[in-house]
Amino acid sequence: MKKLLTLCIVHQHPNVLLGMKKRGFGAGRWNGFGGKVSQGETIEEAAKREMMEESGVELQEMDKVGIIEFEFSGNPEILEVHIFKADNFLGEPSESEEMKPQWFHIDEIPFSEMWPDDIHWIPMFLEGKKFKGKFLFGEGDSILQQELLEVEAV
Ligand code: 8OG
Repeated sequence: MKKLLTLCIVHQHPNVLLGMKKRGFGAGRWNGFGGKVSQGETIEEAAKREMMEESGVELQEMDKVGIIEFEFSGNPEILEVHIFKADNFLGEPSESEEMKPQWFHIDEIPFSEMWPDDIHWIPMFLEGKKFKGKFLFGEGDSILQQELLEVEAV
């Protein structure tokens, strides 16, 4: 059973736009913006919709830079997260019910308050690489297995 999700990080060098997730899955962590792809929409449409719902900004151009599958031990569901990078948007980031946006300098990304896999792939993201990966989580925040490869195209 696979679920498709999106995740978008705006990178305006030397800063990235993250949001503090206020509720639901991943609450209390900083992350990019995104969520589940709905029936009848493309992954790109979902990425733009979620960005608007959660941060109030409109994405125009973006690049798909990665796909990572997440599994949680004992749970048959696979989360397939499509990761996008944007360098521009329309509007001003504003707090929503789900996310509180904040810019971070790339040297001050708060990895200790993020999903534990992020420290592995965000450096590739920042270097402009494309990647595919898989992470299996165990109890707590432990990573039981991981695979992460740079690819030519996603
Ligand atoms: O709709 P919902 O807010 O539950 O979507 C979850 C969001 O979290 C979605 O943008 C995908 C993203 N996400 C995961 N797992 C991980 C992860 O391990 N790291 C990061 N950075 N984001 C993740 O679902």
